Amino acid sequence: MKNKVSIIGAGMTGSTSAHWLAEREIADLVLVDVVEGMPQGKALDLLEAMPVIGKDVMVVGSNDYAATAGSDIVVITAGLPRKPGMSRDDLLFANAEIVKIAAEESIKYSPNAILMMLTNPLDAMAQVAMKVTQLPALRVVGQAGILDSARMRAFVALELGVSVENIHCYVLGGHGDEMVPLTRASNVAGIPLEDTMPADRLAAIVDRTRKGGGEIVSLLKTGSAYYAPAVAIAQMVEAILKDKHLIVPASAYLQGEYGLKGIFFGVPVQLGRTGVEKVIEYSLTDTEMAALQKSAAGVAENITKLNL
Ligand code: TXD
Repeated sequence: MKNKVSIIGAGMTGSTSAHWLAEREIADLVLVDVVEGMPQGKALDLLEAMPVIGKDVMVVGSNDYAATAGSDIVVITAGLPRKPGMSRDDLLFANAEIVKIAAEESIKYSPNAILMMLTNPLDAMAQVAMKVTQLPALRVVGQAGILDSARMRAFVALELGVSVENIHCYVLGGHGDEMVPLTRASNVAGIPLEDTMPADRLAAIVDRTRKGGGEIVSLLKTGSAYYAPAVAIAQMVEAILKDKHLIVPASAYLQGEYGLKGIFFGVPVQLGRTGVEKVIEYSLTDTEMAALQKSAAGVAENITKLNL
């Protein structure tokens, strides 16, 4: 039987996630949005691309959650994106309302689905979704860390002139400007990242990584990044559907790991068919731990504002 993945919110990240997923031919796809005709139009366009790339993927668009019934994974991208000058946290209340409905309706039709969150502010929205659906923690996961780490990898590749495939970077923490690029755990073909370039160049890369989302928002002016966030979603969906036990940085519900309890936060997780199989704990230095705590305080503030 074929896998089914539904994407709620058929805007830039939603439709681009469908695109990357269709190319992988790992699931039939459903796009849902509140805008009439738009998910139907995008789904039909994508379906009509399948003969050219030789992939047998069914793509359906709808304004009705009934179309999502029986999904293995529901990806939630519904919500407002940032405008120039806005922080991710400025989206908090409006997006919490949207995510609440999206999560409830999705689980009503797919009670066994894994929820994958993308809507910002990411960590808080994952918590909203878990709360309203009462799903176990392992079935709710948020995408941010693959994207933030990919940005850092891209910047290191540009700096060193080395293939992106050789570069391994790990960005942890909340998906905000206080995220924590773990330079000590990052490497270039096994060589510690810190040994590959002068400290000031590395500091500049860390800073650009932290502000990577804002850099794109200020260039685009009418929305936020979508190619890289969407391909990160595709990687996570594939890891789950193929039961790969893939370790990636992602937003997971912490229950004491890293000294944090009761919040979604960006940490290395192992993804498999049941969802978040485990949270991996690095042993961190005091400085790294302090940076994580600072980032966690920002996430906790949003949780308090939402009364979660
Ligand atoms: O790494 C990450 N986590 C992120 C998060 C990376 C990129 C984008 N990130 C956030 O995802 C962004 O800040 C937004 O909160 C969401 C969606 O971003 P996107 O760029 O896809 O925004 P769009 O293009 O505006 O698409 C959002 C769609 C749009 O078509 C709306 O009509 C739809 O969401 N929408 C809804 N769909 C279903 N149900 C409801 N209630 C609804 N409300 C809006």
